[in-house]
Amino acid sequence: MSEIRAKFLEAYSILKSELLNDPAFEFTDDSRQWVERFFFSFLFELDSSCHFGIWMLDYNVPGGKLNRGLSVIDSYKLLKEGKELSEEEIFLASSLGWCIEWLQAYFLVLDDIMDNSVTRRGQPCWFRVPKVGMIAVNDGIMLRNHISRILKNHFKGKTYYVDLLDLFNEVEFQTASGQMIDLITTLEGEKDLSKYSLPLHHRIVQYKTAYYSFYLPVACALLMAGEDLEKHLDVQNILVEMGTYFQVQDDYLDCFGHPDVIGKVGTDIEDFKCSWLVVKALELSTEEQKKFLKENYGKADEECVKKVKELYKVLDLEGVFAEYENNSYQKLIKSIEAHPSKAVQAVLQSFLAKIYKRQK
Ligand code: DMA
Ligand code: MG
Ligand code: MG
Ligand code: MG
Repeated sequence: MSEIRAKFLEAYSILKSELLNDPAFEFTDDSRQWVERFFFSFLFELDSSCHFGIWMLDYNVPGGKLNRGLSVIDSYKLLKEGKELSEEEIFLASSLGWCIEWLQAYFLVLDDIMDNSVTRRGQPCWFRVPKVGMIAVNDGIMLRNHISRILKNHFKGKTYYVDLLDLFNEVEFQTASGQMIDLITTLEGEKDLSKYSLPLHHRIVQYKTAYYSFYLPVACALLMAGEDLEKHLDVQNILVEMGTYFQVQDDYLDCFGHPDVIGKVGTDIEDFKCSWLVVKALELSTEEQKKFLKENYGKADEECVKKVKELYKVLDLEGVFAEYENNSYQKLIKSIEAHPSKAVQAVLQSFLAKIYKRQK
């Protein structure tokens, strides 16, 4: 394991234990009893008053690729042009990285309920764990609130504290708005494939994915480095484009990725999602194929899903995606090279390298 990764993971343990000893919340007898009784059966008798927190956090926060979190440290380092970071700087950058992982956990716990998903990161979605069920909704809210606790604990005295809070609020608003348009396109009774288009898809994925996954980590690093975010709108634009490409990959893997590799079972076809694949399929279909798609898309029926996937094969969406991937990469490289700062170029390039041709 790299040294940075080890330090990043160490920071998780520290942040977690701080949250579990938060002076602002004390378990009452009632709530303690409820938590213990309720979770006793599946908690292997962990000896602590905070069963709930330990379990819920470990299940939902650290199990992903950690790309978003780690890239705060990477980016900060690059912005410092390779200067050795102090232990304090590494811990602070790690904490911001973890705030993004917490934000991601919050959105995913709720996204899986809304998308009626089955697995996530190779295990059942949190709301499907016995006895958790809809308590997962409040867990999502808890996860979001943990971010504010972490920021308060470690950044309250910093000159950029207000900007940091504002950044997380803005990005959360953008993401929730993206989730809203993602969800309302699939409303029961209004399932209408003819409204699905590339501009609509672009709007959804820009809001629901690009800001929090790509802009946020770099923006955190920029704030830590004392930069003014208003002066970096060009960086934001490039990152939002990169995030769009990333979500197209996610849409592609939902259908063509292997569940063992991506850690989740795709549900976009059943869910009538405005996925990049269905938008492309509509673009390339004959009238007859469109009719076929209308008959089979958005149905929770294995046979229908199979038929949609067969049509995707006939239309060679794998090839269409490979071409899209190539073009996006070339375009992004060009925009990055046009950026005046070498340090910023390095940040953006390292980001792109992490996701280009990803399989998971
Ligand atoms: C993910 O969209 C967006 C957020 C904000 C979680 P998605 O439902 O396509 O994600 P996944 O495929 O991981 O469920
Ligand atoms: Mg989902
Ligand atoms: Mg979703
Ligand atoms: Mg998806």
